[in-house]
Amino acid sequence: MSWRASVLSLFPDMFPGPLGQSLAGRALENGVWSLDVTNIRDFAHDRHRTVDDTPFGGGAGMVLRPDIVDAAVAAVADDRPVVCLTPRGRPFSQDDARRFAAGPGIVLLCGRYEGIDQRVIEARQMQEISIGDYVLSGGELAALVLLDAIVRLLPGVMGAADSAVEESFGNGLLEYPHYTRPAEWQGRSVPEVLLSGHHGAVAAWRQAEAERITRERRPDLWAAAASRHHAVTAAS
Ligand code: 6GU
Repeated sequence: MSWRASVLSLFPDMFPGPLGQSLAGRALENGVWSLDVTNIRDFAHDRHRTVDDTPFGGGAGMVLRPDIVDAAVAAVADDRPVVCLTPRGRPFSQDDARRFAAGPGIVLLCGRYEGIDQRVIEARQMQEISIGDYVLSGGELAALVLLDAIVRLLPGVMGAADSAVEESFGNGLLEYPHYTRPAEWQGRSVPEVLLSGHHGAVAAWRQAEAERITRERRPDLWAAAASRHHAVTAAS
């Protein structure tokens, strides 16, 4: 049984989109994972295939009806977690990607319009997830982002080399910078230590660069990494 993704969307043609290419695309062809996409509009009951209505309490925009969304979820639901993509959700993380990759698959509900009736989110015990502090016109691109991050972690999708890279983000730091030939380009040379052949010195330089870049660009990640480090050293 391969890892299964079910997507519920009003724009089913957006899938698999970029996931039909590269690493995820090859894994899809090889049967490492499967993707089914359901058009939420197929669950409307009226002649105009209406899926939304005006918000109780007034205000701008339209809200997806709970009965229509519930019927769409019911068509695919099994033992997999149901995730609702929304800018109101908890921020998506590498830990979430690892957790979903370790399970049987995922059901992704893509919101549109102003939102989804909160009762169906509660009734179906959905996890509300966001991919960052900006507003997209719908959950579809966010669903593609989650799937890309998860699928590359499935067994047999990445080579051994990439697995090591994944662990290096697992230490909570940003990655050190990379260089390849030519050793001199437009008057810019590669850091001397990388040409030295001293593996210990290279590893120390990379660790120091990872720490410097994390401190400069992501003080939030740096503080979290530092507090983990203190907890570990205090316990020993
Ligand atoms: Cl999951 N959906 C939408 N519409 N906008 C977002 C988002 C999700 N995450 C960040 N912005």
